[in-house]
Amino acid sequence: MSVSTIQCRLGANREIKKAVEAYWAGKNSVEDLTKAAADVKKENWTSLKKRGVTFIPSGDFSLYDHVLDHSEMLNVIPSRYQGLQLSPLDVYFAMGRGRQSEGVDVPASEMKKWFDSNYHYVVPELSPSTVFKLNRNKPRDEFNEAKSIGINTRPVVLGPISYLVLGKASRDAPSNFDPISLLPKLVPIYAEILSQLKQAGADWVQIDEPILVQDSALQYQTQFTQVYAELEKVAPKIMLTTYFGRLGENLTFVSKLKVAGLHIDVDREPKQIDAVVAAVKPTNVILSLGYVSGRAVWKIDMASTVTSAKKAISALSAERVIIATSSSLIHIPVALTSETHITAEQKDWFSFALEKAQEVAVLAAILSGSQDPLISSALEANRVSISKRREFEKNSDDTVRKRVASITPGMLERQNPYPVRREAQRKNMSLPKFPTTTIGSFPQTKEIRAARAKLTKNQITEAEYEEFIKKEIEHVVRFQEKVGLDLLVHGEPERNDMVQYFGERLNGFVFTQNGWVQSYGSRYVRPPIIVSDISRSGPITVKWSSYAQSITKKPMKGMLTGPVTILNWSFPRADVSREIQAKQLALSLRDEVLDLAKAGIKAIQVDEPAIREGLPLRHVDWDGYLKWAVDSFKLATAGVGDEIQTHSHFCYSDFNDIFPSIQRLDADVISIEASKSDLKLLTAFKQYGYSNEIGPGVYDIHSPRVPSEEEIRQRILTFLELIPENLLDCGLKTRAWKETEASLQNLTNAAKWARERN
Ligand code: THG
Ligand code: ZN
Repeated sequence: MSVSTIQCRLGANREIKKAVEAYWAGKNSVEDLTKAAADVKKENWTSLKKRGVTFIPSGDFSLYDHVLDHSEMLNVIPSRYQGLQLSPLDVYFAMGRGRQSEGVDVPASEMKKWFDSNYHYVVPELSPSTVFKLNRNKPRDEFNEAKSIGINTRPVVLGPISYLVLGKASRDAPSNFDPISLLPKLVPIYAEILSQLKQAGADWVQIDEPILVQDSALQYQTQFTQVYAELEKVAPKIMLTTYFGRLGENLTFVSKLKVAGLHIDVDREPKQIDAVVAAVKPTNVILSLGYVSGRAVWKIDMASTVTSAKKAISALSAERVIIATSSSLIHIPVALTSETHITAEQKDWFSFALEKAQEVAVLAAILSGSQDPLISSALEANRVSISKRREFEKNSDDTVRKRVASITPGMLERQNPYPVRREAQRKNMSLPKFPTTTIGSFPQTKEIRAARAKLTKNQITEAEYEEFIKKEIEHVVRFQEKVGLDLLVHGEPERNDMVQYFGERLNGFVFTQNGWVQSYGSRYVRPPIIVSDISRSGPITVKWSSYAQSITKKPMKGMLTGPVTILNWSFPRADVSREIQAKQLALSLRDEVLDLAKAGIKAIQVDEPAIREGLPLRHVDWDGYLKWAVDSFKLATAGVGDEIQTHSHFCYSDFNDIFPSIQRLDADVISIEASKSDLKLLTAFKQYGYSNEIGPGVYDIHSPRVPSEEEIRQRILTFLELIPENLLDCGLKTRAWKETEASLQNLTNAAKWARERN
């Protein structure tokens, strides 16, 4: 019996974040950075080995993003990053985050959500003139790096078909260009990578083809068959790896591919196991069963897993079964041992990446019939933990359950349709033409983080902290008045994160001290964990919003995170459906929205940036999800009178396919990030005849780059052809004040220009 974890690349204390940010700040040399990376890799490899993992991954390490690593490796470097006199490492970072320095001014590449996770990857830009070439064999180099410290690893590469499908046509590509057409040019480079791996002594290689869990993969079945037949000739044994979903009808062709092994996600789709076992039975394929979740933080139920795995083993034989994690472990925190504040009772329910690796090893030992007393006591300890958790899960908050059960259709609707509300809102709040606003958060400065840290450590009092936050709010308000924004925000200095903040203030959540998960590049989040029924003990944001309104004559927008986004960016409980959890959240937020309105706040933004990424990976599952997701948003927002203007915001969304649902949200204003993604999006709004208001984002906040006034003017002109007037941008939390000031000044100047021109 062998065991594997499929990817585990982060340091337990965000070492890579720190090293990379220090490098960007000029405080770390390339050597320092390389050393920090080597230390983390070594630590991961040795700790997996120590825990008894047989197939230890290599090549999955990344300084920024693994898809970007592939683009660099395959020479998919858009021309705007070439000829800048930068080192290869700086070109790599410029592609990830843009660069504005010493005469260099390039925007970042587009990022997209990695399947249905909260991780963002850097989108490869492809065109007929793309010239693939092997810039460096990263998996081979890391395989050798591990080998040099005595660790034999199984290198990981993202498969060529998923790589192309995850990419997009670059701007200079003809309109009928499909990235998949580049496959014949790409496969020889993959053959080179894989044969070099074989020469270096790798027995196995893990090739990820996550698109195999999506409907679209069916159209590429010929390509899959040809490509893997070709690669198999030169590569080490291939473990074709899928995750986050089910193979479904793709299983028919996947089970016939020329590969030595197949990995499936049993955690997410336990039902697929019988069909997969039956399909591979007549072949020699080794089946890697991803039981141990790479997406959830709950301990695995070992007894039931053993029962299930034994069935597979009796059908295939022990030699043909591998016990594994379901997916990469980058989506969960690294180590439970670093948690000091979670109670012992709660800690006993969870398992983070390193503990998951241990679970995999223990499961495999049990299945191999190990007589080691340590193994049997681990199994027994697991049985006790699981039964205690089941006992805890029997608790319920009856008030909350009853409230969810008695939701009526009327609670989901505003009093009147939008045209009536618009008039009520115009009377309630006067805004000019081309009103400008921001999406909410202002830069989280070092001082803000320091004040929060001091409060946590009791080095300042609650009252001192509040004084500090009030000063920050005042600063943000005065700043917005000065640059001439119209609908103001308070800047959210009191919030660490838009989801964690609410999680920490609602009943039913547990939160970690150090449970960081990479979101993009060097940015991390600490998702809260839902453990029981959710309720609100009292107002959460009202104090700050009403303070902010009290110090300005301009209207102040209340800022909340929507129920679907809180759910999607938290770790959900497993004993109750996601729908119920979303509705419990929605009811808590509904009370908050009503409290804000009562306190005199006239516009309330309820953000749902995660609604799109939460879409199930299979089309047949979409309607069910969209129904409860949209209902939850409406439940949260529809309680207020016509005169209150509700806003919502979406990031990087490609909504064409969920347009009717966006419309059904019935938010008075929705703002979208349109500055980077194509204008395709806005075209869709026009085409579908969106009736409420839209605010197109004109400034990309994920890059430190400042857009010029001229650039913004040009965007306004394009937008105007498509939609009515409204301008804004995305959250500014990660930006520095200097960039923010310059960008927003350019924004309001451009709006002024548009008003005068009109
Ligand atoms: N919160 C959560 N998930 C998200 C976002 C968010 N996913 C999508 C998008 N927004 C990702 N964006 C960010 C932006 C900023 C940060 C993380 C994700 C960030 N993190 C700090 C860091 O890494 O330094 C840590 C935060 C802190 O100090 O508390 O700035 O907004 N849940
Ligand atoms: Zn956004």
